[in-house]
Amino acid sequence: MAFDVQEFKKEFQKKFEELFAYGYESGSKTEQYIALGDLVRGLYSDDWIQTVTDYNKKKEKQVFYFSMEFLPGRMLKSNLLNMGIMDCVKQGLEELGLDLDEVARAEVDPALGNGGLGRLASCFMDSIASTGLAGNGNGIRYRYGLFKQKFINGYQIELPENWLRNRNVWEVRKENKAVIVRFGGDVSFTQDGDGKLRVHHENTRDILAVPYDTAQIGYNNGIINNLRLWSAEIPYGDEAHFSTEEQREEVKRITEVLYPDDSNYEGRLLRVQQEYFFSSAGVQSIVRYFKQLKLDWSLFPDKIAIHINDTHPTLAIPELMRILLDEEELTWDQAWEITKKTVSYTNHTILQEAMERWPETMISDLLPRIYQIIQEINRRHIDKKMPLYGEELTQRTAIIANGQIKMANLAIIGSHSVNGVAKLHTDILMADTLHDFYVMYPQKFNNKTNGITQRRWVQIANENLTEMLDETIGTEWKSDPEEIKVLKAHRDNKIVLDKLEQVKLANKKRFADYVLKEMHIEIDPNALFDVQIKRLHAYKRQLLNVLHILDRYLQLKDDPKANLQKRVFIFGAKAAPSYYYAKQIIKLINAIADLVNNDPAINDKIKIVFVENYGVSLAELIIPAADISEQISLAGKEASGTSNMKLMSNGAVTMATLDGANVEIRDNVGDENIFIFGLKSDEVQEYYRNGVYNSREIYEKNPRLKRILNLLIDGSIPGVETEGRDIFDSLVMYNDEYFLLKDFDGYLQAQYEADVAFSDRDRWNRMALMNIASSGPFSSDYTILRYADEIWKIKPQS
Ligand code: GLS
Repeated sequence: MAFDVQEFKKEFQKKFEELFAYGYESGSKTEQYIALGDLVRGLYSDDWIQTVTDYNKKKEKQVFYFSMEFLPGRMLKSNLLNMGIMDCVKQGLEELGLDLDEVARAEVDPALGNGGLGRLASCFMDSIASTGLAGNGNGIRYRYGLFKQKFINGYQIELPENWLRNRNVWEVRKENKAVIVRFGGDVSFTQDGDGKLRVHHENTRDILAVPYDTAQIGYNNGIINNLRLWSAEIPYGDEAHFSTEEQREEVKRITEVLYPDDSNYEGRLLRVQQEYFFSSAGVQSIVRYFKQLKLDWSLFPDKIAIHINDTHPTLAIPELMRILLDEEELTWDQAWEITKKTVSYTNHTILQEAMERWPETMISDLLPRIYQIIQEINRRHIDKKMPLYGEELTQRTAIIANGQIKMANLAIIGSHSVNGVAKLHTDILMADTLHDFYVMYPQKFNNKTNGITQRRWVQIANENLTEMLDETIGTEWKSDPEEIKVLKAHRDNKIVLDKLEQVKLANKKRFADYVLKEMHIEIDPNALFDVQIKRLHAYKRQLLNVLHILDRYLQLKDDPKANLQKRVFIFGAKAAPSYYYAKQIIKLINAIADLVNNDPAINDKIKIVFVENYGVSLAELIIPAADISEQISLAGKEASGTSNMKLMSNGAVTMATLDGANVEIRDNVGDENIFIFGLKSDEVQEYYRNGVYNSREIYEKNPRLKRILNLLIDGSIPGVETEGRDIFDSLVMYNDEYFLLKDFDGYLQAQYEADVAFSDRDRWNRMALMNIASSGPFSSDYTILRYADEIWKIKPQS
């Protein structure tokens, strides 16, 4: 996009004065940000209109990515980068006496997702636009999103996050595209003169779904796709039906907050309302678009792909069936064929507690017509498969069983593609979790290993590294991330290695400044920064990290001169408010941080930093500063992980179990550039099968571990009497569900090796370089091109 610094300055000043009626110099950072955002939005509006016009004209096939969560992060710099006007704007602001970074920080980071699943959706939106694919996002505009986390006396407290308080400059409310979503009511059938059955759905509670559209700007390609988020409102002219405060509140509540579960499922009426609300609104707007094309219905799957991100949008399947059957009057077979060919599904977890199941009565009351359609899908499925696979297997794949509706079963049966998110994960799905379905539909199963966009996670988050890479290997890696492999040629180049060390040090200083300012903790940028940032969950084993910290603590207590690498342990994690054990772990980490950070005997050899309210923007600050990336989940439990890829791209060395995408990271980077430890997935499976694990025995026999665990219950850590006891019991008395004690020795050994490696600066810098140079294949651009080619059957625009 051509733009001139002087022109920009004039436009910015004009925009500011137009909006606020005084000069920008006296404006707040938020006001300056709003003026800049408004101006930028105006700059891309022509391209946005043009992209939509082109898609419509060419009748190109489009994908609609349905996701309950998106975590876009702050959008200002990402938009400037992709539009190619970052430098111009930066310079222009500078000449006006403003700093782009400061202005950008005034943007509130929208927390419309829990963790990896939501952030993946946003990396994908960026990659879909940047690879030139016609794609749209479909989700919910939560008024508050995920809660804001605060620590009070070390405990997690949840507060509402009012992210829309200063308005959202990027969204455009499209009132003319609103649709009605219907809940409840009575369903009846009549027969027409020609014998046709007609469905009547009456006395429904109607909610208006209003879309808010946000541009998804492609990287230097002029393509601008759309992310559509729906908001629930009272239908115009229907106010009489919502005369009480309670009735009005009920409508607002549908799009008020995001359920704070990650890899976990909560069966609540409101959640299923949210799921139907955005699935129905999305499908309705797609059908409206398709009808404009004036094509035969059989061509629907040639023009539309609907992708469901986990089972949350699964009701899109019966909703599409409902519209095709009841409104467009297709036959069941026609409608079913179209639906299956249109929909594809990604599974993101094998954890049983995350599998969505809704009580039958809940669905039949809330969505009576959808319920009938699900029953019919189920009946036909059973009838068809029974003769082929027999009673037992077929019944295990039923959608409805024991008064429950199983959403994963519906998603698999109603779609043409089921994919896992890393090789190991997909293998486990096929061999175990979804094995029955794999037997029935082997051709539906495929793997799509997750990816991340280096545009946000390197170019924006790590400007120092970007500059160094440009100088060393040129700029091709920015448009073709695989090209970063060229850096490998410099693995023994001392000048390059030293430069890399300087980049890391600068990023560590930046984070240290933040920690000092916001948390009043002083950390040494020369220490090893050991980072674990992800949702708090027992299977992710933040506790194993804690046991390692306590081991170091004891070593230093025994011998203050012990030869240990100085480390800063950095945590970022939210726990679901109802996940008691996870919250206890947060309190424990904070208590240990208090103890260790303030113990003069430790002599600053260990510092613990647990940042509050971890999210995309904090990740952008922490990841470039990381030396070690902790990816230590119990093998087989973490479907993929994506922070592992972001950290690797920024030169952190991975400390990992062979879980999720860690396996593929190891394959790419080589054994000498990663620290691997612990049980493998099949060994874990074997323990589950033969049931011989005995954590108490390990505790009794391992004096080093015993001494650490006893710290939890002997009063050594002030303020955690209850938490220490509960956690101790979970590990020692209740047989340590996630095998921490089993993996403990291997973990300590790997950490010891990391200390040794870190003390040899050239060796460590070479490892960091090799990680950066091997990270190209984990670009979400490649992941998305594989989805497009193998699942959606759409091609990049020429
Ligand atoms: C998750 C998995 O737990 C992660 O391993 C995965 O990287 C992510 C994206 O595929 O999906 N599933 C989930 O429910 N939340 C996640 O972050």
